[in-house]
Amino acid sequence: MSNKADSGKSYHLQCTGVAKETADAHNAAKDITLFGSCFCPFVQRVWVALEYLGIDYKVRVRLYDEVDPYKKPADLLEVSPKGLVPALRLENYNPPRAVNESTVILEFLEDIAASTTKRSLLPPVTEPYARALIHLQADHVNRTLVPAFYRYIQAQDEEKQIQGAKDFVEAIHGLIKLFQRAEKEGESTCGLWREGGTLSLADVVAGPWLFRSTNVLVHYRGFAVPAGPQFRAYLDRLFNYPAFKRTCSIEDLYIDSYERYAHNRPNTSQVANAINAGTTLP
Ligand SMILES: N[C@@H](CCC(=O)N[C@@H](CS)C(=O)NCC(=O)O)C(=O)O
Repeated sequence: MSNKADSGKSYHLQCTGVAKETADAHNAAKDITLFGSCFCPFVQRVWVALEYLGIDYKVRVRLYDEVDPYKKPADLLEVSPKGLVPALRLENYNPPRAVNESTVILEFLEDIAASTTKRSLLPPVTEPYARALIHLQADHVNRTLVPAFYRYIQAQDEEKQIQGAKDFVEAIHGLIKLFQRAEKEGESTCGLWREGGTLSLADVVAGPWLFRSTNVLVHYRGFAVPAGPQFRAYLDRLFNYPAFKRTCSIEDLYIDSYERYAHNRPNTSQVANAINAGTTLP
């Protein structure tokens, strides 16, 4: 258990490291603009998918164009009714149209890729069962693993932190079980759990929180990342997968940006408020 004093750090406003290089290479106007914040895991999902699917885009995560979802600028509210990132603005319509909500954006991008780049985060439609197995994994991540991450990082007293760690580890084990089931039942090479596999929708929806568990949770909660060799090899493949790696900033950006969650500062975010209120995430 590791509890650091609150040093009052705020979230970063510009990506760093490899993510910055990727952002600089996607600075020119395109049909799709990703409204983003550098620390946001929901944004990272969409960014990874854009990279993997090979769809042209412009991303706004640099100091001069980053979207601060806590300040809710007017152009963000136009594309995302709750003022949450990520959102896509579709510039080839007049007036521009928009899509928000990370999981919906991922489906939208899959559909675009199906008729353009022909890349996919899912097995082919001719393999409905293999696709369902990936959807089951992603569903588990959305309903169990993501809320467990926030409950753990926001827990302040020791008892709650111990419970938070247990629940988060259990959520990881639940995901591993679903990966093993797909490995046993399916022929599909979609998914990084299998050595030699390709990036799947489940890898994309889970990756940003798994990544933050290895830096943010380790730093603030002394989290012991499950040590099984298969899981470690999976994390290694995921974090080093080019489309994922290209969206990662240097780790201190995440550690600084999550200090407000680790101390459960009042009004940290809509997600944090929902966790505190025990309601569903926005
Ligand atoms: N359900 C949304 C959640 C997005 C979300 O909560 N984004 C955070 C940043 S990580 C945000 O925009 N927060 C602004 C706020 O809390 O007002 C999605 O999947 O896109």
